[in-house]
Amino acid sequence: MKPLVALSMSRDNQSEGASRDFLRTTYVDAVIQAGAIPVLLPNVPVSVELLRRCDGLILTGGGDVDPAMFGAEDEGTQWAGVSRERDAAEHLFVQEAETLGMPVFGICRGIQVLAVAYGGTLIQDIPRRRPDSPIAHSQRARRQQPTHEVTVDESSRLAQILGETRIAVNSFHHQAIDRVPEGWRVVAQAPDQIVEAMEYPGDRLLFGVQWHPEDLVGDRVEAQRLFRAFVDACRAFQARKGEPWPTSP
Ligand SMILES: [Mn+2]
Repeated sequence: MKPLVALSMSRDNQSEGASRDFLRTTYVDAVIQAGAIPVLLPNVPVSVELLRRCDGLILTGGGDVDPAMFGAEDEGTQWAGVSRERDAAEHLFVQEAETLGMPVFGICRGIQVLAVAYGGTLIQDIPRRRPDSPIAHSQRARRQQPTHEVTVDESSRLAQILGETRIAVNSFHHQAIDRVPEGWRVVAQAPDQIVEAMEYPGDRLLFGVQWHPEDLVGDRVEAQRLFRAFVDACRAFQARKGEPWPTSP
């Protein structure tokens, strides 16, 4: 059976009874293209039970993380799409994936959720913190259009997966990682030193990117490699799960 890849979802926080959990179809298509079956996780605690039946977790893009999640005061920036239910649900997903030793891939908001869940902090608004930056991290070009470069650490697992150390990426974020959690490595940066990828060293594939590879898989081979490498890790996890418990001789 193909591996099951769990995907977190956005929540639009409408008035009572009108809220929706939703996900752009490019995530679903990218997972299918890489050879796995997508499983969508609604923003409710019981989704952890669904995650347990899956072989990997993709934390998807979306609205801002509530600064209370990383113990910061609200700096008064323009908040976009904050959902406390989503923040809480994804925190549970990361904890469960950690307990299971499951592969995790964070995308855009997803890398930020990983950073916060493992004890890091976020820049709440890049233009405010870095007014000198010449890079437009909130690009106006279409989603499939790369607009800035990232430099990837050549000794990283990410560089191995991409097969490149310089790639062009799209960019739709006004938040970014500030303090990197303990034990994690920054493995890619934009020309203005904004963190664009981080990974946790070790056998388990646990990493995140700040760009949106799901929008680039149509014609960018390095974006396809990210999803393929992740699905390979999910397949390996699935195979290990199927093994009987080791017995003593
Ligand atoms: Mn960027």
